[in-house]
Amino acid sequence: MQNNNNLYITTPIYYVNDVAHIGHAYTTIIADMLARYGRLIGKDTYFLTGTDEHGQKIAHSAEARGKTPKEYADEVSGKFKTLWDDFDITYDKFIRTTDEAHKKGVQNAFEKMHKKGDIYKGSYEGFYCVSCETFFTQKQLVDEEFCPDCGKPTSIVKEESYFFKLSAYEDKLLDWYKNNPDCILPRSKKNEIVNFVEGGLRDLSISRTSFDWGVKLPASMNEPKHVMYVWLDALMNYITALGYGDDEKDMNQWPAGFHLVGKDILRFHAIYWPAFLMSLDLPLPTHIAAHGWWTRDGSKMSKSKGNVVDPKEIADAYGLDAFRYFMLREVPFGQDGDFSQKALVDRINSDLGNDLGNLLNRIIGMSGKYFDFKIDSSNVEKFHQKELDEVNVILEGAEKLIFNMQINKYLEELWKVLTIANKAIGDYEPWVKMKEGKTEEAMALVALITNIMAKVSLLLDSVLPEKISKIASSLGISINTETYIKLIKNKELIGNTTITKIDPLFPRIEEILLDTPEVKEEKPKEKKVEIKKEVEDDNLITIDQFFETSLKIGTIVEAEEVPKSKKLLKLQVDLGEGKNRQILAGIKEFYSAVDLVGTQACVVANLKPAKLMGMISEGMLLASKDEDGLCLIRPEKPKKIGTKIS
Ligand code: ME8
Repeated sequence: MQNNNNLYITTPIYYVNDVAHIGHAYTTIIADMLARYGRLIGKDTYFLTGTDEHGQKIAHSAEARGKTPKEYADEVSGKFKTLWDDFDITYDKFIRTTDEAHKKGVQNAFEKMHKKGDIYKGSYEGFYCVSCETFFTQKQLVDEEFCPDCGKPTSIVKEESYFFKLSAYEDKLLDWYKNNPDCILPRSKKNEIVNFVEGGLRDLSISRTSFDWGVKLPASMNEPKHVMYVWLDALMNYITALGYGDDEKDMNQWPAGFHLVGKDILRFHAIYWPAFLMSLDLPLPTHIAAHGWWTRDGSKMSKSKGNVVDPKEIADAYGLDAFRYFMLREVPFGQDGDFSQKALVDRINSDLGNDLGNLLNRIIGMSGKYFDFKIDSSNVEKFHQKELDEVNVILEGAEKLIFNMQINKYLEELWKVLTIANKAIGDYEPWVKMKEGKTEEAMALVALITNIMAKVSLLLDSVLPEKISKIASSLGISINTETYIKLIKNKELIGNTTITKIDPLFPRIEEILLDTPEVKEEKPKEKKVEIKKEVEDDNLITIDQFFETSLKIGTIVEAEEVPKSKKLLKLQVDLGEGKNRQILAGIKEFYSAVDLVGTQACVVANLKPAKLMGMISEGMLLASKDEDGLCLIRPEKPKKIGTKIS
């Protein structure tokens, strides 16, 4: 039986073909934060993570290392688990897709969907990207060969296959999106999914015969050559972890409250997964929340570039809590972020050291100096009702932000509360009050800031668990549901308490030299843009959203054909930046390289660099294409290089 007080939170199950980097840590930390918060507020919380161990990609990686897939999966899965344990990630279950119970559950699900008439046998002919474990049509490929998602070459697949009738679920999916405005978060991402589904869904190939590292089809199908498509196998983990198709004792946790995923895998979660669940007659998840992408030096992290940020190294160097805080605070959920140590150090010294740590030091200092560490809250309301009201209003609104996945905003709100406390000390000058003999007023002020610190600590515990447990013991409070109800829900005060002196929690730090080389040039500060208020009509954008795209006039100074490519020209474009940009443009059929040199074009200048045919492309030219062909969009008269287009 489903229980309304449930909160079931999942991370993706990570592929075991690589070690964890900060991107994986990011998703897991968000999920851990939600789970800790859920437990604090009294939700019956279940938190799942794990590893995805089947498929061609894993089989290839294992082979390259001279190991069996299972040996290799054991090794890498173990590393993920150890990392999460080192990070004190409070998962309730770590699932592996090689677990027997999982395999049994997936087979049962397959059988059920087959019996329902949603699975049929056919043959598949198309393109497959092993790296993304995704099927594509030729039209979807870049230059008829490369994966549109990761840019790697695809391979042609032609084999007998079972299909899932995804097309039959088109209307039901569209209804679901329409009737559940927050089923995909942030809402802006939902549009992409709706457009995709409205464009028509093709049935999904869900079995493979050309390799065998996967879950076998159920014995009743009598198809020993087929293994399941890895995404069918993987998505099912969210229910097999609860015992689906086996010992269903935890199925009362279903449906998931939050499936946390990166934007790279939103389609699988927002289209395939709900369709599978509909086929299984199971309720659909409440939210599928897709976050943005972490890059390093503006480009994708990869071992070959040597720019992978190791989360353990960062946490060891700067502290786990500081790392958690940085990841959650720095980038609005759903937006991309570029990792920089400088930004991390700034956050530690400013937000954590100055605003939070220093406030505790002041509580310790003033309570010790004036009141022998004793705090009495009985006159706080008499002298500081205004500050208390302000604090309570902010804290009351904060919870909603968490469950809307506006976590950075949530933290901003808590920091507003810390500012109220820090400001009150300057405004009321307790040291003057003490000199004037107004002890009662001085005590009320110190008690006010102690109470504010206690309230904020409760709400920050899910983000900074280690440091908050120290603050809580210094303040003499317990972080638990009972205190949460008392101080946050019922807006009460802590009463009397005794402060214990502790060492500064966030001493000032400098950047630490890590193994992963740091970006040397001064980079623009990471986006600190507030999440834009959703407009009523999801298809309209605000002027601010338009200006997130930087459009500039550029002059094409060099152009050459890309060998072996039917479509690409390699251009060097001057945007007045001192260094030309290399842009790969799919315009070869319409322009000759020599004609382009010296002409101007409109360039999208803040596009994330992408790799096409092994070459970096650092921008995009605006063009328009109809049945008469393609033409570049250019300024009517020559304009100064680098001129902004608005
Ligand atoms: O996709 N920035 O596994 P995966 C932000 N097995 N997040 C990142 C990231 C980055 N640079 N890199 C990875 C799979 N992630 C499947 C999932 S679920 C049923 C199956 C995070 O190991 C992010 O959450 O490739 C992304 O969605 C996930 O890792 C992909 O992990």
